[in-house]
Amino acid sequence: MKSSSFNSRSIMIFSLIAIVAVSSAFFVFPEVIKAQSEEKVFVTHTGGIVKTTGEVIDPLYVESTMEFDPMEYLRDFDYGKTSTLPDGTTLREYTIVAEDDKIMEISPGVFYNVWTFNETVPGPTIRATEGDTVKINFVNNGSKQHTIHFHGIHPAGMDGVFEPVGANGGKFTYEFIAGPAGVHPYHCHIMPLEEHIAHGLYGVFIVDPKEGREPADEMVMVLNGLDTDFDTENNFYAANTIPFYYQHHPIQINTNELIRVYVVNMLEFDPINNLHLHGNLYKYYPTGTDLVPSFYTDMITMSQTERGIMEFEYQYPGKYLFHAHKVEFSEKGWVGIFLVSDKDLELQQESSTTGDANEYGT
Ligand SMILES: [Cu+2]
Repeated sequence: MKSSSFNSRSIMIFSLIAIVAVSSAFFVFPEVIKAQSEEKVFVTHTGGIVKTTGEVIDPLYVESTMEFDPMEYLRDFDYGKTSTLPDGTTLREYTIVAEDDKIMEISPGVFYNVWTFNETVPGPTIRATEGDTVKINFVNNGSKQHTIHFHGIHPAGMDGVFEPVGANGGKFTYEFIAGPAGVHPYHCHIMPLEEHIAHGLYGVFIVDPKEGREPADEMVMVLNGLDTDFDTENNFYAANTIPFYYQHHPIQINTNELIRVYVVNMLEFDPINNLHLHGNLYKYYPTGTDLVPSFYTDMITMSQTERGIMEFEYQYPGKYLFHAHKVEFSEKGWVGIFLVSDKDLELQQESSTTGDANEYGT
């Protein structure tokens, strides 16, 4: 007993000495410690050394920052420039420009060096129908090599892995037949991959089935995160880049209307992400490749680049949360609200108001 209490007392004393020593070091050698915290080199989860050019830049020195509107992005689909090929099939042409020098205010007062496809994170949502020829004119206006690697079926030379596209104006044309039907990510595939993805070089590629899908209010949600201090841990989490955006700007939908959400998990550094919907359940089609849903649930878990299609209708009007059920993620920004309106009720109210007005002869 005596010896054990002696041991715990000595551990306490040694701990105190250690704390005092470390704290004094901060005052005695502040420059050394400061230099260490400013180091822009980090070791990735796989043991690779990453030298990041990303910086949290003092807003005073930022002349202009990139604008991004998550509400506009949500329902914005790029069907490309279409034409008909001699065999009667459709050709869709797109231009995607990569840059890596943009600064974006991702949260009030937090500025981050985003790497972009067509000046946004995520890049444009490319959309085609199964069997269409997709032609992507890629221009790399960045300061380092970049590519576009599409998930899906295509020839090896179109995979965007072994064909690095040079900095400052390098060009490459990706051409392939769209397929299979579903929702797929695209992203840069230059090493260190973690860095190129975490900075924002990704987007969504939707391939519609030839027979189409039932009409719906369609939207895209890319689940992502931002590591603003380069320690390979995310400081912010979001659906469509801006933390808490859809909580402060709820997504307006209607009762008894089919909602279809194309969800893609592009979160770096964390092995999983998830999505929980309140007051409802959704049909879930993993990767969107099957026309029959695999689940009817209110919660899905996804690893990186896992994706799928959610379909649901709200029966009752009101405000409903959707968020990561991993509480750390939702508390750091991955949370939003669906504001469900009863269109029929509103129409009834409008007509009764008009009726009242007429009664009074106005
Ligand atoms: Cu890249």
